[in-house]
Amino acid sequence: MLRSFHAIILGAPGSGKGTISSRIIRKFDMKHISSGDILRNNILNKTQLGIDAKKFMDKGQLVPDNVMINLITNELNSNSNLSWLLDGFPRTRSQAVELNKHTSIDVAINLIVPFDIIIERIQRRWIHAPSGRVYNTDFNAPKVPGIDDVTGEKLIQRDDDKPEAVQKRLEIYSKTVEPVLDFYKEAGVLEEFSGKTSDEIWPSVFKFLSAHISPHTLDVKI
Ligand code: G5P
Ligand code: MG
Repeated sequence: MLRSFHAIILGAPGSGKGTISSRIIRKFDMKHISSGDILRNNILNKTQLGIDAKKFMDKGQLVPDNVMINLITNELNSNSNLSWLLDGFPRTRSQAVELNKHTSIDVAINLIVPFDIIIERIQRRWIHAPSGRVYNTDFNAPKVPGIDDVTGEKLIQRDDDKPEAVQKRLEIYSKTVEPVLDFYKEAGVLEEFSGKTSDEIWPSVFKFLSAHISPHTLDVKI
């Protein structure tokens, strides 16, 4: 059967959603749609949406649901015939309900990583803002410090990676995550992956996805 495959990737801030997503799209024909990357591109391009969202993001708070729902449903509409991997959305039950009205979800991948490990690793994160490429000075360092491997452009640290904002993001995550997980558990599509490192988690994610979608085709086995 040939049809598009729709996955979402859930997990705490810094749990490795971006890292695991980049491995998934290297192996499977899926488009990575990251709500945080879209917001950061709006900030970079100084759009009104970016200016408004930055006020919430810098404090580690969630951007209001109505803004996020419009943003992501528009993005999905422009990729309606593709297989995609949605990273960072939904983050609240109402976002999950709206997404469900819009499209079907084949799997919700949930990454479970201890918070003390997250706090440690996030301080060493550097990103290439235009593409969303993620580095870490310990784990996957760029070839030249401070420089993106692909474009040669400068890497930056995220404003919301300052310790106070990280603390707030983890706090908000803990308060909002359960209803979202319950939503996908009830739908029978929740798959959880635990580990202390992305290298430990990745083989199980790959094995799971390989059983449902053939690498580099749209041959969906679900
Ligand atoms: P984002 O951009 O969605 P978060 O907070 O959900 O941000 P984040 O911080 O992007 O998630 P991640 O993608 O889960 O984290 O993690 P990552 O970047 O892959 O890995 C973190 C670091 O650890 C990197 O440096 C990576 O290299 C390193 N790393 C990975 N694995 C390992 C390992 O095994 N070992 C080591 N040592 N290092 C490793 O959202 C940002 C903001 O946008 C708004 C909110 O304000 C949010 O706070 N937003 C929304 N608001 C409302 N609703 C939504 N749906 C929203 N979406 C975004
Ligand atoms: Mg991310």
